[in-house]
Amino acid sequence: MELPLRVVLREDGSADPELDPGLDDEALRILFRKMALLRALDEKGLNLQRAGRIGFYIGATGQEAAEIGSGFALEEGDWVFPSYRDQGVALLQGYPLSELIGQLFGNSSDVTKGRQMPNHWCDRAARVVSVSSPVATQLPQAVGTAYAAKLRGEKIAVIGYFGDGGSSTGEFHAAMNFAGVFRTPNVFFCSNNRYAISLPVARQTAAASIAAKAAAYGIPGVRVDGNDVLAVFRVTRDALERARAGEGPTLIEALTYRIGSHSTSDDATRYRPAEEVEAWRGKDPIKRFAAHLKQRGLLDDPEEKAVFEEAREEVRRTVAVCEAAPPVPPESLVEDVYAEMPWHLEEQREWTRMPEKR
Ligand SMILES: Cc1ncc(C[n+]2csc(CCOP(=O)(O)OP(=O)(O)O)c2C)c(N)n1
Repeated sequence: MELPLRVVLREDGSADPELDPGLDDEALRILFRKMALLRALDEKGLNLQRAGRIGFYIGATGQEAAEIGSGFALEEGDWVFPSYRDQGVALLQGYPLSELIGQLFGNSSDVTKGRQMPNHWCDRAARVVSVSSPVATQLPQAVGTAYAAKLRGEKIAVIGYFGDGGSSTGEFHAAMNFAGVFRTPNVFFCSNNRYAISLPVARQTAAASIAAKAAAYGIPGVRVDGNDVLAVFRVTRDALERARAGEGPTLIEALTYRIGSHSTSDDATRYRPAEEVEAWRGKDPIKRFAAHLKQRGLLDDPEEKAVFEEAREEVRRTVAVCEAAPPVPPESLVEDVYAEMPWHLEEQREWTRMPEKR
């Protein structure tokens, strides 16, 4: 069973009028600026790691349309259960760039005080739940949150992000099954970037698509061109609206490609042919959207360049501030565990203040 692929942006840069979500000019400009910011963050993140200034980074280059298109569809009150590659969604939820970058340094500019590995962000105010490293564990958590919202009569939606690899886990099954039976207000957003580290998607599943799996749970499955920011926005907005209206969950599969390595600890040249990567570079979601904006008279070449320069400058400025922050004090190790500190942690806190004990 093959589901149709939803596409808005055509090869020539025009938009299919039937599916065009009808965003106004300002919204289109915001989408473009956020995609450029995400690309600039990736360039810097990679360079910082290579220069030994941060320990680790996971990029989303090539996946900007899936990230920004879906994140832009979220509304006040919605919750996000992200994977480690969803910094773009976090930014759109209002997660400040300074917190994202501070978290990479893990010093006192990091609101999570260096206690998570880099790229494992969270921010209660932005309703972005802490990234869990074990693949797809965020999905049952997203379902639990959505079920709670349903029981309380809150008209919100909860979106859970994961990759093609995540669709092979028990957590995916448990989440989809529970969500289907209890009609929870969830959107399951799978960024199918064709690889789970080195494992290609053809070795991941024998199903016709990941979206096709939705049928087994009695929920709608949608396949969307993940390099088409307007199509991603459209299908995510529709799915979130269904969820908020009490009509139940949706599984979205966004077909995209991971241009970079899995993370800075990986070398994708060892398992991917260069021609494949080059072919996908030619399908760059940012260039595709830029062509559309140019056709609509909302962007020209100098402005495009300026948007990227501004994005790089914003990232550079924020890195300078975050990197200059002092380390987290050693006594922080034992803080925030109990409302009242027990004696043994009190004792350990004292030790952190004695250089000879360190
Ligand atoms: C339960 C579990 N098994 C293995 C890993 C190691 N691991 C980290 S990321 C990853 C690949 C996940 O691929 P996918 O879900 O497609 O997401 P992508 O990284 O492509 O965005 C694996 C196997 C893990 N973190 N958790």
